[in-house]
Amino acid sequence: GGATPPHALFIPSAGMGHLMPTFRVIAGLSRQGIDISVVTVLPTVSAAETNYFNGLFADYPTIGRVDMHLLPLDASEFRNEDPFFLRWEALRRSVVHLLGPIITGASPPITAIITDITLTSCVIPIAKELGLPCHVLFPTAATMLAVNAYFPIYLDQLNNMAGPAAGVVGDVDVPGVFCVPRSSLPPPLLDVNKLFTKQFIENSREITKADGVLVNTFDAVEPAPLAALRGGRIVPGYPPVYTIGPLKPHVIPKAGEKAAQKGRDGSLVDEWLGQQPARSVVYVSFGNRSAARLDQIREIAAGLEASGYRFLWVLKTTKVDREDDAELADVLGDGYLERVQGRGLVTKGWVEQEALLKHPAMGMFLSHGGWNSALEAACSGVPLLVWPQLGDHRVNAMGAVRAGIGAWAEHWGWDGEERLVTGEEIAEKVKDVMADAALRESVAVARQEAAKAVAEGGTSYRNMHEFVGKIKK
Ligand code: BUP
Repeated sequence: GGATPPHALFIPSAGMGHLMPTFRVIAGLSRQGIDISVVTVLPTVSAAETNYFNGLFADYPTIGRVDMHLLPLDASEFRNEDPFFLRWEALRRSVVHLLGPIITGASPPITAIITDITLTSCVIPIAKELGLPCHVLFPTAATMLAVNAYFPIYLDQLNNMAGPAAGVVGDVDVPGVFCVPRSSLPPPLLDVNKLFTKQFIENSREITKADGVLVNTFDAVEPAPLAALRGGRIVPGYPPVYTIGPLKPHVIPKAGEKAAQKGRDGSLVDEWLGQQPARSVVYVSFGNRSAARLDQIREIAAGLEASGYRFLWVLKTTKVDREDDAELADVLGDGYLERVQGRGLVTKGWVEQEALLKHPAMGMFLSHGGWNSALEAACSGVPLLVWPQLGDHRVNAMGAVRAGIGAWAEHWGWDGEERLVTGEEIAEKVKDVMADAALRESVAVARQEAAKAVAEGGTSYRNMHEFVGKIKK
């Protein structure tokens, strides 16, 4: 140790799938006594994000909040972009101008930087210029990190090709991992002129200069991509990959505030779940930024009803939660809620998913395949049925199947882009997964491995220790 005490600056991104693991790492380091400041942009895209930012600072009062006022982004420059991608772009452009002064103006001085993956190519040059170590937090699967690492190399090869295939993205065979068919790549990657694709490629190129990459996963669940990344088989000299998952929840429950903290239906959900038999409930949620179309929602409703199982469904009708003012009864159609009453509970708004998944009544999770969700299910011994919606979900689904933590509804389309998935299909698959004893057994093994990874001496425990050691230097 030198004379300067450690002070880590976190630069989070947008979307709960990015914020959850970021906040969990922040809380973990704060509990270890490390001084932390967090670059904060309010208002956020969604209400859930604002609530979680405020909750973090309330629960951990020693964490410093550094407000960053976003520079205006002319949205008309971009057509039909996802609101979260637009925020990423706004953050990227703002960081380029505002991060330097934030760092140099900080007291006590910043000694380490941890950035979300989406801002990597903007943050690393600034950190390098100021002589500060910079780690990247990768908020999804190591399998996806392998795809992320390999994609620029793949593109370079593609651009050097002659003939009609030149420049056209096809199947991507990631060395040491698997071949990701074109149809399973994050859809925006297929068009290299997309905003997201440009961000993605710049970040994957720049990440090679990071001092390390933090990933919310554990070695036993994704051994192949981790071995390939660490062995330099994908990118020679790739930075160290610190698997530090499954990350522990960061929210500190407060007595008396239970219901408010859990959203408007929180206590109702708890009470209902408490009355259901062990492993009997199908939990249905497609994450914080996927919304199904009305006709697809009706098929999901029919499928859950026809499955005959009990279910808890967290329903969203818009990408951004603030805009979701639809009434459940209207969305689900006449008489539906009455017909499934007692057996099925449909709720709108935020739930405390990780706590719900730990409930003994949980039988399976029909999920979009966000990696945080996948790990939370695995750690609770709950099998997944992955119905990918967007982004990295298909790659995650491939990873989940390989890890033995879930099944993948491979022929169910991206939301809105393909045919509707019918109620009958949904009912059949739900029944298959609920009856799959082998899957339940392999999820139980993954759950034990997850517990071992974070226990003293486990892989994630040791990696976290090593990372903290670097930060403290
Ligand atoms: Br919705 C919801 N409660 O009601 P993923 C989500 N979460 O606690 P993402 C809740 O948010 P994409 C809710 O437990 C997980 O930690 C959930 O992250 C929590 O996917 C996190 O699962 C969501 O990685 O979608 O970000 O929702 O992958 O499309 O970004």
